[in-house]
Amino acid sequence: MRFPSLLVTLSAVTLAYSQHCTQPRQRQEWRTLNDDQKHAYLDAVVCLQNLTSNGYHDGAKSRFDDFVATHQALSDEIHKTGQFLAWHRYFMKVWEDALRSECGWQGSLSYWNWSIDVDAGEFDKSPVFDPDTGFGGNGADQAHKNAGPFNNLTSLPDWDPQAQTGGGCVKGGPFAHYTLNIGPGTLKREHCLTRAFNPSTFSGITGQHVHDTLAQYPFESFRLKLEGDRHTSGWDTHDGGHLAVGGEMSNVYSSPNDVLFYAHHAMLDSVWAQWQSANSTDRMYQISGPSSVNDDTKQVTLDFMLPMTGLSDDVPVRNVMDTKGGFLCYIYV
Ligand SMILES: [Cu+2]
Repeated sequence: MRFPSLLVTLSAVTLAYSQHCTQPRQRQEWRTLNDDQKHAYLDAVVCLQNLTSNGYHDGAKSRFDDFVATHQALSDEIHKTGQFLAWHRYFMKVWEDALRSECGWQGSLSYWNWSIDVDAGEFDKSPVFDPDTGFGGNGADQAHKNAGPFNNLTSLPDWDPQAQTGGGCVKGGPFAHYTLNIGPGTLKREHCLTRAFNPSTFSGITGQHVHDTLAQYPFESFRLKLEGDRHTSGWDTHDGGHLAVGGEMSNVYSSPNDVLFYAHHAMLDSVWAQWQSANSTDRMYQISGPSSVNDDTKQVTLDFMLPMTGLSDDVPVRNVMDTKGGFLCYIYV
């Protein structure tokens, strides 16, 4: 009777697991939301911009600033390292939770699949840039484009500053008149949200590029294709999205000042979730890469603690590996 008892054990395990995440929240692509859902999200972000900072970071005035300040403070650890995907996945959970618990939002974070816009040759016309049902469009045209640096990638041969448009303050949308307090870059001073669209990085965010990224194996190759590290070159998916929008988004420290940051990172997270679910048994808990930019010897493991500088508790990487694991409870649709 060994076989039936094994079955009982297995189903007990499955039951315990599913109790933690029975109804995963659905994260949709931005353009599939209806106008009410879009406005509900944008209104919740404006709400967060009007709530007072938790006081953890100097210079942060609003709850919105708290998120930018955390990203700014940790930037040198959480990019081009093994923490990158796990850290940003957790950061977005904290963001989503804050919007829900502090601003009464009922929705789930959505993602921006920029490859749809780039492949259609209509990046500028993406629904995410709509002034009413989106995040506003390009920055006002000005001679100085105010772009980058995003890890010095703007020095790559195919980076073409002449192709860049905009550069000034974003004119339309719900965030045009909000004064940012953290950034630009490592600074902390009052400024407006800027954008400077640049087609020269579109090659990093095409459908073909996503396809090629998903084909990488093991996790180490996947993360290098998606984000790269200090030893790689060329446009990767992560930088491609940041630099295509430009302005504040192209700054590795202060990019969460542009709310599109979360939609872009949710897209990257969905690509990771897709990569994992292509063979969950093998891939769900694969993690690798150095824990800091300047030291390749210390590798990120499942026990590595993701820092959140007062925004929320630090948690082990293990907690965020499965989007339906219980600590997290969402799927991409
Ligand atoms: Cu980041």
